[in-house]
Amino acid sequence: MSDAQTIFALATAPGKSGVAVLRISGRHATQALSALTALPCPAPRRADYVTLSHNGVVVDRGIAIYFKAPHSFTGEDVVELQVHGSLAVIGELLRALGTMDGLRPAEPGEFTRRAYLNGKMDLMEAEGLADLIDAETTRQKSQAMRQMEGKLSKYYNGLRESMIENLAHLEAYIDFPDEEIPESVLAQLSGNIIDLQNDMKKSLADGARGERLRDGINVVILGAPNAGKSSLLNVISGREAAIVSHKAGTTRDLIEIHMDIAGYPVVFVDTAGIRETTDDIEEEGVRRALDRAQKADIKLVLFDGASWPQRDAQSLQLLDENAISVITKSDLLTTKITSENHSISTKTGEGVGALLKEIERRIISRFSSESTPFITRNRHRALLSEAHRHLEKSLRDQPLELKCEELRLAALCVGKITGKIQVDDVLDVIFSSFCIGK
Ligand SMILES: Nc1nc2c(ncn2[C@@H]2O[C@H](COP(=O)(O)OP(=O)(O)O)[C@@H](O)[C@H]2O)c(=O)[nH]1
Ligand SMILES: [Mg+2]
Repeated sequence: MSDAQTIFALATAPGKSGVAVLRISGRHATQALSALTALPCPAPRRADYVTLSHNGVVVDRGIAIYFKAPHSFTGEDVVELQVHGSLAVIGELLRALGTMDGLRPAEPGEFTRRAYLNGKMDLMEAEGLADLIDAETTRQKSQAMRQMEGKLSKYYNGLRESMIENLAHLEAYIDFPDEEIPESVLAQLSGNIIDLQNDMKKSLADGARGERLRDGINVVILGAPNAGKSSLLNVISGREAAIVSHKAGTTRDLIEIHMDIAGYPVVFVDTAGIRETTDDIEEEGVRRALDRAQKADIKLVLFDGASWPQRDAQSLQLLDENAISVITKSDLLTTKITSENHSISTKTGEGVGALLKEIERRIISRFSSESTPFITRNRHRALLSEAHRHLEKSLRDQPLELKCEELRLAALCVGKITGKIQVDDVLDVIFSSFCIGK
């Protein structure tokens, strides 16, 4: 990377703040600092109080720290400037850096991308870092940290090494075509591969806990128009996120709010009331509601308490083991409800706390586990399943070369997960999801 241009960016969040940190990475980083201070670059890893000037005008006074390559975040020479978090100061500094030879503003995630390319971290660890920055709840955070610290990479590296070991054993026989492979060797190899497969199967059958923890657990509120769905969403969120109206068909699109329940990120989704309609837009809303219902981790199926004990047939069809049946408007109830149903009133607040407790109980029983998942993104799941399929094929009765090829492909898939194998096509996707300055 030594020929690459030197990049710079604001590393802290844009806007007014007490202190802002600017980062410069690349071989011109020390020169850039010297140009701003008119002094030689300070010794590495020392905080120096400096005056930063441009064109003879003082821009700010602050702290400069130099991290000498390769002992830096990116593995390149890095300079960090801690300055006053003033829009004017930051603007002037960025402009000054932009005028210097060999320097340009960083793209989103470019610092981390360089860290990856310079072997400072693998791809999973980089993804873990992105997840840590995005983490909003404690459980999201600990999953991200675990990934960032290489605990998941270790698992995948272990899998890949076993595949390569078995491959090497088999390949040894290709080189000596005159020798028959002893049955015992083949049986041993098949046994190893089956063990590997079982291990991978266990990881794949994790109930998508890692992905849910990263992206949020979906709780979808469903029911007929006017059942009280939007009112419930608003009570849960504590604000008027959705429009509440006695006019049926008011909610037409999906409305999401994000909550932290027992450290889990939960997305509550309000939907359009389910009914037959001739209105195009409402019909699309109903289609989206049903589509989202299928992807829900938990469905709250609401029945209008004003018409209890009658319940509408379309909503009844949505009841399954992922659903909680909720009778709304309990303040209007005239007949007692049966115990298998929750009853709530968004007017009086009755039953809402108990409903949230039930949601929490279900989330904990489904998503908490002794074992922490190894898959946190769809990317990992797809590659791990593909590797599993190649192992399956490698077990077939077929020429040795073909067996070896399947094992090689399996190892390649796993290598792509951690980025051991260069995966140029996915780098843009992964790093562009970072913010600028990371
Ligand atoms: N009495 C009573 N009325 C409610 C309650 N919850 C909602 N409503 C009313 O029922 C109507 C429909 O509510 P809304 O939340 O828009 O239902 P949605 O169509 O399912 O989203 C509105 O007029 C609300 O004020 C409740 O707990 N008690
Ligand atoms: Mg509504």
